[in-house]
Amino acid sequence: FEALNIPEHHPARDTMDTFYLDTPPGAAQRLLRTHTSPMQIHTMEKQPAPVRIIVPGKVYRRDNPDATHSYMFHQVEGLAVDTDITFCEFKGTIEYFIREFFGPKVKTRLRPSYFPFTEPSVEIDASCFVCGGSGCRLCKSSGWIELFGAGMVDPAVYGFVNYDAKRLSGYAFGL
Ligand code: 2NM
Repeated sequence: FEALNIPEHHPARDTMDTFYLDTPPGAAQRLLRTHTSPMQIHTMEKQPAPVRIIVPGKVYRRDNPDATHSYMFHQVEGLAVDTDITFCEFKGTIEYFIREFFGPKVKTRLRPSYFPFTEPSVEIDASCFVCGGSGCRLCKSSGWIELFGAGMVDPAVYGFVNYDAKRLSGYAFGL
């Protein structure tokens, strides 16, 4: 949480969202991860830039189970950090992936968003692969499906992992 720039009183640390394990008094607190992002942090702590990784994994959140919610689900996150990475490269790379994965007809859009660990942050939508954008039950008549949360890694994160924020830039995303 600390290295992801999520301060102590941020709601993401709340017991509403996070499973905390019972630990003996005085022992370090233990919990089940709510994102795979700790892997990105561990990677940057262990190896110098440049870094390019894809991180699939199980994540856990307190949620009432129904047809589309579960207390365990899978994320695929990614991180690229180098000396010359721009927002333009990030946008082009994600749009290239979406075209390869869903085909040439799919449209994309970026919406401004907020995450503690990226600045600027965006959510990336693709036109609905069921109705092609005209609106249906899957996309709740909007024509769009949200695929990614993403953004440029906040320089504060580099500070926590001893990366040189003046020299490096990069993007991260979560599917
Ligand atoms: C997301 C959305 C935006 C993310 C950031 C990082 C790190 F460690 F580099 F700061 N890893 N993953 C990230 C950014 C994850 O998931 C919705």
